[in-house]
Amino acid sequence: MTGKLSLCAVICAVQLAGAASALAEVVTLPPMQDTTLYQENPESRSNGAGVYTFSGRTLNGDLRRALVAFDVAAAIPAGAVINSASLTLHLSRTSRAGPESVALHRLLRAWGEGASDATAQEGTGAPATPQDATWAFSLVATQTRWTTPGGDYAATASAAVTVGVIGTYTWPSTPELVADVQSWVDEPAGNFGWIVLSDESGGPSAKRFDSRENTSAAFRPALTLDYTLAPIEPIVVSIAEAAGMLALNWNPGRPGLLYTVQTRASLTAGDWTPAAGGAWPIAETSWMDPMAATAAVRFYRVLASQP
Ligand SMILES: [Ca+2]
Repeated sequence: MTGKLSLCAVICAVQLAGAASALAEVVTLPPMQDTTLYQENPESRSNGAGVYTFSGRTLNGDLRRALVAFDVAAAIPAGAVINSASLTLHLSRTSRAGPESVALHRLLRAWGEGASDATAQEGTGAPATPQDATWAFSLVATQTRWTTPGGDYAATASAAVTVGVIGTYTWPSTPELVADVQSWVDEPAGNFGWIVLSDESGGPSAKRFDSRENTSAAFRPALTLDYTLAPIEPIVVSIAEAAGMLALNWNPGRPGLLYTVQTRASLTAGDWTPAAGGAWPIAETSWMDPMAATAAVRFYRVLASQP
């Protein structure tokens, strides 16, 4: 029997099932959290559960800054390459402020979204709850302070657009937005989202946007991502005899793949069929062929698929 097994050959042909793998995918994500920081009440006001967020300077001269974050890693497979990223917000109130540039900056510290829920137009926020962020605290519960009051964020804006009349605005993809999202795919622990800054240099510039809690689903923030799945790394298959069976082992490709072992009787001809005795596809990277001992000559390949 050993002689028969030694005649077996393994083909390291690994391919992704389905041509769609080579195409870019597009997904639109809802925020996982959003809130507003209120400058004039740095330790005590927030609006984690409100239906609006704010950015810019109010008529009273106080600043507002909105925070918004998306669970990118839950939606994008590890190893994926981000091709474009654009953020859409709905402006629902502008007060007396005219068109203003509104910029997105990558946040550098984790922050909270609590149960504070401002009433009416929500312009002054509500009493902060333990899980909220405020102008002074990234998280009220632990009294964790921002290094810089008003939020810790990258000095360079990732994107900016001019926001004027009430309506829906999209921050088009920029290399910086793509880099932000790519970093969150590659290192989810560093994903704190963006801070939304209106012009803070002069007079009133405050803008009110709809939050993820807004009753109109179409007005909630949305992050649209175009991405390409990472190519599969070459998978080397090894083969060994063990207890009269053939043990196949292969290195995994990118995370999350499933595998199917296929066989046929000829190296060059015939249809590949799933190996008998397996419950395909499997997430494991090894398999013992119980049929190997009864086969004269058999050729194997491992087919990888993206679930
Ligand atoms: Ca919120």
